[in-house]
Amino acid sequence: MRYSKPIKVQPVKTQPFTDQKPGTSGLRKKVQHFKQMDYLQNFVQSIFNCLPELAGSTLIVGGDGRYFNRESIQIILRMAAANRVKKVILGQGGVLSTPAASHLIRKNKALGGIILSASHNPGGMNGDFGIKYNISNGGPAPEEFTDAVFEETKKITQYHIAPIKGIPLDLIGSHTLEKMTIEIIDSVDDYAQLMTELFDFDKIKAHMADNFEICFDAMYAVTAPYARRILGEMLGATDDEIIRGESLPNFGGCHPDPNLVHAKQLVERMYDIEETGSTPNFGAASDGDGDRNMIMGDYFFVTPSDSLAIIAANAQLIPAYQGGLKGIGRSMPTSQAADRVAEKLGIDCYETPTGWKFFGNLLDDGRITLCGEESFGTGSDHVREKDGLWAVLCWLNILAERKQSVEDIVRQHWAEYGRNYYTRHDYENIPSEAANALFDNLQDNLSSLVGKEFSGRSISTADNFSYHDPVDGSVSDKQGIRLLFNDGARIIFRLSGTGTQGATLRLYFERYEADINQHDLETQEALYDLIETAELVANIIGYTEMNEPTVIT
Ligand code: VG1
Ligand code: CO
Repeated sequence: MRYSKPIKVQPVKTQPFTDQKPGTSGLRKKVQHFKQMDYLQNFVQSIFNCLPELAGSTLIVGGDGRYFNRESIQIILRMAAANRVKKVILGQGGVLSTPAASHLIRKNKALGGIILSASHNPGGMNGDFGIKYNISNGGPAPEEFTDAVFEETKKITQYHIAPIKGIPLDLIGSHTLEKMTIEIIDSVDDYAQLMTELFDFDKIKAHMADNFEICFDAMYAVTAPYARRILGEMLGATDDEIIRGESLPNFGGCHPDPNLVHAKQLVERMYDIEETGSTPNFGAASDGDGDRNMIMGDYFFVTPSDSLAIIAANAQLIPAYQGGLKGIGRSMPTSQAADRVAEKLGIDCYETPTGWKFFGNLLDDGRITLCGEESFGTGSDHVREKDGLWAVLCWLNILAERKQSVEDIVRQHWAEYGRNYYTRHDYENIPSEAANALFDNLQDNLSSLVGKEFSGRSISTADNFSYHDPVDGSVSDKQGIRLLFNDGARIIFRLSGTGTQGATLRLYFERYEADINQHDLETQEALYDLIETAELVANIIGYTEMNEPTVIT
């Protein structure tokens, strides 16, 4: 189908915006901010300006289906055509989960992809929107690229856009826009196929049919169609076993962040709050764009850091990883549970800054097979993004093989490796000045903290984490303040790079407990003295004027 004759396109004049610096995962702002005239266009053109091979290339485009997704995609398609992209592969309706987009980039050997998502941030007219560029390995663009895009946004004077309206985003098939081909594909097919290549679907299906109930919470977000196809049609989960299983542009007015606070329905089901007398054997949730996961058992929550360690320790039960793991990667604030597994397996464990982009080089270079973050993100070398449903399938595959409860598997893991008690406290939406003052003060005091004793443990290192990428030699400074104690305990302070309002302070607490008789403590209690220490050294209540965190995970 052809929509128009090719016309010579005049560039549109524009003025730079000063606030288009990408954060931890792309550019995220309020929808209304993105809707300002030329705001999205400037950023997209700046990406295109940083891609010398753009003309004649293939790009993957898709988003998590949130409010403003479709309008943005229309703009991006018209700009891609005017910037002489040869082909765009688009998920039907403009929808692709982040891991599915990563897979499509790799499978089609595309130059890269544009993913529209603000991930776990709320959606809707007054919610958040986001955009990021992924490179040809399927992963988020490294800092060097995002820095270059930011520089472009500061000096942009014009952008190119084809003067055509209304590409039918829902019509599967090939369309032509100017000289560009748009191939609209089913959003789920390729991803579902990849999953069948990694896991033992027959075994999982048989296990799920054998008195084993699951509850998957799609949070009204992008995983809904993926879960319905993979967990439902392919593995036999009933409609009741998938809750909030449709995609809505405003995520039903909820916060699509899979944690104990925001996945409330799931948590209530797993803890049988309504006293039905039965709980599912396995529970899971994914976020707005499908890259996060939360794993639960009946009356049991699996800490994401533990989940990474347990998947690594049981990887030989999963067909894709039977050959062994090359290494494991974890972000710096993630607990050190995975390090113990790596040690036992005799493989390397890498510590990277927060954000999936830092795993790309390690995966590409064959140094790691699995990687994860404490923020409900786990993944492997099958794509270059974290992958929510993949993590769910890892657990289902392990459960199908071990035929034990989630809790038993976790407890046995602790018995063997010891338990890393872990929690994260978030102070959301605090004034940026207060957050910066807290950090400046802490930074100034770092050297004086070394050797100081708190609750029977002393600080052996106090620094701001700096990452030296072992593959390309690049250095990323100021990735979080670390207080490392002589007994292996840690307190980490970071400022979020994904929020759109004020600042979010994240505090991460961890301590190791080898004694099996001490594995039943309540997490906050187990970490209480570290939480107190953080208050003592950083005066959190004073700076934030908040008595407690807004979210504890
Ligand atoms: C947060 C998490 C980080 C994650 C990032 C993107 O970043 O802490 O681990 O990689 O979100 O996840 P920050 O800078 O706010 O702490 V997603 O699922 O929102 O793309
Ligand atoms: Co996400």
